[in-house]
Amino acid sequence: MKNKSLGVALVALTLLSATVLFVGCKKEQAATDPAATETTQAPAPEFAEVPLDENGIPYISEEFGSEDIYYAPKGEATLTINQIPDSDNSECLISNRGTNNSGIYVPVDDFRCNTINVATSVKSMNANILLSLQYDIYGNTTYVTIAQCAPSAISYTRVGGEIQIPNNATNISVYIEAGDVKDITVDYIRVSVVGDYIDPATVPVEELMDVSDYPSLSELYSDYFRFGVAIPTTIVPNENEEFRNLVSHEFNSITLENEMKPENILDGETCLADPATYNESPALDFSSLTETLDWAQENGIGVRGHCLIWYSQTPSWLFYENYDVTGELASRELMMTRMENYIKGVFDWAQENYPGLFYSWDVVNEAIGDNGGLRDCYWLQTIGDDYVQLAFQYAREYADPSIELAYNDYNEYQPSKMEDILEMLAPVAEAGNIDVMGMQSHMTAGLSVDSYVEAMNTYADELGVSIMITELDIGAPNSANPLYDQGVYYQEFFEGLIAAVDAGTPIESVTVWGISDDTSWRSNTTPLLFSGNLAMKSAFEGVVCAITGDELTIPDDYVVVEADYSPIYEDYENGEFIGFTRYSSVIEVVSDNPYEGESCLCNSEGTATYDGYCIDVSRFAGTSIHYSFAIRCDTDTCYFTADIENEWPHIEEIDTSSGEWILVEGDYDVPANLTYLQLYFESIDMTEFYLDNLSIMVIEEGAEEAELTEETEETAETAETSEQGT
Ligand code: 9MR
Repeated sequence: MKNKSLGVALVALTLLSATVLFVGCKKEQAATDPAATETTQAPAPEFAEVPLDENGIPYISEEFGSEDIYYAPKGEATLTINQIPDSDNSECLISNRGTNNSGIYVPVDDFRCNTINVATSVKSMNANILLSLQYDIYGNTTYVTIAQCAPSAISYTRVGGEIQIPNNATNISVYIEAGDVKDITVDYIRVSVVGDYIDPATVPVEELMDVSDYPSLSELYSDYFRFGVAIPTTIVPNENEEFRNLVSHEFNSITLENEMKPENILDGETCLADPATYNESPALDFSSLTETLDWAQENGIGVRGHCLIWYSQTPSWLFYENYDVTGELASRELMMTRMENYIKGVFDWAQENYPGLFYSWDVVNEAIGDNGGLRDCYWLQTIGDDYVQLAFQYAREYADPSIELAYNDYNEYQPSKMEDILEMLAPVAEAGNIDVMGMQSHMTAGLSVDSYVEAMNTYADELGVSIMITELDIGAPNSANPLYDQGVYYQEFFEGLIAAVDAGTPIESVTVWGISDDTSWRSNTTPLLFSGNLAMKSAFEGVVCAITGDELTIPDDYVVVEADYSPIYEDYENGEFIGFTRYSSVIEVVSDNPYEGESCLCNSEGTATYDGYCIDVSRFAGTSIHYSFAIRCDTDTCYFTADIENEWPHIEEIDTSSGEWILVEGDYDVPANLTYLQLYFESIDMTEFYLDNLSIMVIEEGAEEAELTEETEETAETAETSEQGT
């Protein structure tokens, strides 16, 4: 139940709101942009001390009704606490949001070193809401998505997830943001510790490593491709020089991870203050970039521009008549003019101030939707289907010929996405306006390197472009030796790239998406080459070994795994299960009409059909298994599906239209030679479903069993580390 002392909170929030309205600082600019420091900052709110639960562990439950306040507006936003009609409860309305990442934050420094569970419930007209974590790593700000949902505007949608806060993090907060600047209403924000609590006071922040003796990737790979890294603008002014040293020592290319995206370059304040003057040619502000670009130039480091035209991190006001989001969307003609002038403005500035520094630019980013076809977005809605072609046409017109123009996307190696990308880019290639396919490559260890190389060759051949791997990060597997196994895969992957270049694949650059695991947007999958204090990981050594031919060091604490064919059986009677949610569904043991006994498992609240209940059976590789289970669902069809290294064959299509329990059983030959296999249950339209009496047992051990089991155990995979959607 929420606290009812609403009066005090309202007074506090009215004060807060009134001040916040005047704050106009942009996300990453506060530290470096002199203009930002001149704006009137809201006074730091008085946060209440985080309460402890009965075991002395910090626990925040912000319900917006108490005088103890654990939240504050993030960026430009107004927070108003309203009582929910006919209820004792209250909710927080976030309005006047200046940018997509403006919203509300809750400081969580008391939870450093711990895995936390963060849960909230939101209503909004925004197409998606993100629950994110922000922290500094030795002065470098990092943003990590914890969970996201497609909310309803009229009823609350719950969104939550778990995240590990790095030991070396400081200034830690969780916050709510959205894909657009529309209002968000929040019912509550809760933060709790998962597992045993580690008192942050007992874990000091580590010393940064001296990186000067590390082997240099850009030198080692100089005959093959440029070696790049994505960085924030905070590393140049940072008092810790180790980050700068590492970047200039290891890499000869940088991409600014966020700061060259439209929302950071478009000058909203100027455009909105004088829409008539800037109606056709939006005002631009590059002041937050110069320090980093000057440094890159002084150090002979090339830059990839990222990115010009994107559905995300582009303010919605850009798409409206008079930049007024309460009015009409702008016409096709006006948006074509704004697009052309934006692209021209960015290239003119780059060429005037940094001639020769940029060697490539992502002209269009992520135009294909997760369900195929062109992604619905403001560019599509205002200009129409040819917006991608127009963007490349303008880019070709205004970019210096030395800047190679790229299309950039994720899941780009998956066959169906490839088809869509190739179809979309065919006319662009025909017109001679594209030079590069940007393969983001947010991957998981286990993806077939051969099919990845095949994808690169297909793009190169069909579009006549070269390849840049633009955002590489490879999540560590959930195995007995995750970091070593990740190193093995990094080595395999780079050996594949080297062989591909030798065979003629035109790979021009490879960029890793971040410096260290702690600064990665996917930090909980530890996907990068260096750990938080910049120590070399097996992943780094794997990349080095791929080119030197050396053997990866087996760590002292390497765990040898015995073959394990013990059967799986779950009747949920004791409340336990070994499986886990794929992405964001909620799994719980319930007593709602079980098949047998008192309990069964319920999977609900998925936001995509593949948000299901998942069991890792990697240890059964190369065997035949027998499965049986009872399933019940109020929709027509459920699937029992295999997730095998980025293929998702349905093992069973189950007719659940009766709404009654259906008993399913069968045999399945688990492929050998795979690095991971998960079996999962899903309903065709995200309707909640129930499972009971689930059994999986090996009926015939494979010939290659001993060798493969060991290999497979080492590289078993989790759904967590999978890339964005399937
Ligand atoms: O790594 C970036 C992260 O810090 C930002 O919060 C996020 C916001 O959208 O963007 C991340 O970078 C994305 C890149 O610009 C485009 N491809 C996907 C990347 C990961 O989300």
